[in-house]
Amino acid sequence: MEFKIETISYLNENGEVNKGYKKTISDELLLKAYKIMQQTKRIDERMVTLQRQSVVNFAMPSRGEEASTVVSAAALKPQDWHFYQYREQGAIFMKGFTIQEFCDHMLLNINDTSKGRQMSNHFGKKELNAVTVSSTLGTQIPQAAGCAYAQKLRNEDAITMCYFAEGAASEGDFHAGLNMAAVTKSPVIFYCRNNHYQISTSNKNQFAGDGIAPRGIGYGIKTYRIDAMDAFAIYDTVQEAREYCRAGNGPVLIEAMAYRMGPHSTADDPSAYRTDEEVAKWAKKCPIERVKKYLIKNKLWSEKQDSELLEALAIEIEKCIDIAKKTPKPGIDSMFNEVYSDIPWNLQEQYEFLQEFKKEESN
Ligand SMILES: Cc1ncc(C[n+]2csc(CCOP(=O)(O)OP(=O)(O)O)c2C)c(N)n1
Ligand SMILES: [Mg+2]
Repeated sequence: MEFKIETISYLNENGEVNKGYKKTISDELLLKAYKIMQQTKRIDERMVTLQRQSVVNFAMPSRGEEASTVVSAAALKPQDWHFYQYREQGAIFMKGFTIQEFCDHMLLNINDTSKGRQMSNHFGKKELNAVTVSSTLGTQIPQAAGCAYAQKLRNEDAITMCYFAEGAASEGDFHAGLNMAAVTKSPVIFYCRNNHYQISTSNKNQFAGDGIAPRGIGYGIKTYRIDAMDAFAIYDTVQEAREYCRAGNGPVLIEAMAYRMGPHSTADDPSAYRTDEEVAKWAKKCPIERVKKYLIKNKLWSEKQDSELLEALAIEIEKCIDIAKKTPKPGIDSMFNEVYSDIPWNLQEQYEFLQEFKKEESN
């Protein structure tokens, strides 16, 4: 039996919308999201360079997925919870994480919200309901289902947004999380960023069916597939999904189709497994360019304003990087405290060993 789910799309590569389409995102919010997409792109570029200079230990750029992350977050409310995979810096920026906070995190200094205990690119902030990234793929999916179930039991005016990507959907946690949320009718959006690659593996070697969306239907979950290089398709769908969840109808699965334009991480060279022609084909679909063209065509923005924005962003980001570089790194103590009320003997031993080692080094 052939089974295929269609892709929702409203805004084309020339910045024009389908006939009869009326956008629902306000001009003001669209402009804000556009600026944050440009900010995300610039920061990603800078973090890759800083990794090459040994200032940052690791970075995971999100080129190609800026609309997918930023605009999906723009359709949510501040009280909503976010769970991330790792490539969602755009979403946490939209939620209110500042450029300085991001730089402090990437450089793992004492102002890092995770106190330097995570790898770089594993951001999060308690006060924003933005849960810290875990490296282990898929762990956030059942956690998000549990968070949404708690929101339902407490009748909170909040939902849970669970970001993950198509590779993580091969983990058992994906199935456990979706099934639990479906059965408990919990208010969670499972937002699957399908960017066509799982490091060097491509979709054709990851799954045999029609992507991830049909799995939602299998679990009895309302499901959409969207063009995630189209800001309007993302915004309208996530907003509709939020209302559906909040009204007590249960979870939603959104498969957001985009493309990972850059490397998986700073430890990857994509030219080893894909062609320049393939990348060039996707580059024409750039999600940021589409919004820019729409804004200019509709006289909401100009080339002059655009150059001014890019210049201002570059200055602001360099300023934040500079501050982050000058901020000290956390001390050795921070590796051992705030986890156990009574430190176990084996950790105590390691702590003492490290202190001795440090003394010897400074002699
Ligand atoms: C359980 C587990 N297995 C393997 C890895 C190594 N790993 C990290 S990212 C990744 C690929 C994930 O691909 P996808 O979910 O599509 O996310 P994307 O990087 O494309 O955003 C793998 C295999 C891991 N972190 N955790
Ligand atoms: Mg992927």
